[in-house]
Amino acid sequence: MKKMMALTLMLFSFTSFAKEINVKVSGMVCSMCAQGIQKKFSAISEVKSLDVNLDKKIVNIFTHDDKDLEDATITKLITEAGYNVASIERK
Ligand SMILES: [Cu+2]
Repeated sequence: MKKMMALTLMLFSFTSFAKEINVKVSGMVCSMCAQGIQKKFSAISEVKSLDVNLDKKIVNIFTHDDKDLEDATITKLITEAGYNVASIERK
């Protein structure tokens, strides 16, 4: 019962957040880097689309309307792709 409650609260908090997440990533230098990150995030069902700005070193993640990605998930995916997260911002 307690577990159920925690899950409900978690789902509820996911729905109340924005749909655009701006992630500052260090270590990205070329379009291959961008592609690697694209590939990682395209496998995630919550992700609708992704923009990588190499000049600004920013990855813009757009999620499906009522979805959100946890910071921990984003950090994990970026790290797995071989880069580092400098900051995560939501709009
Ligand atoms: Cu590269």
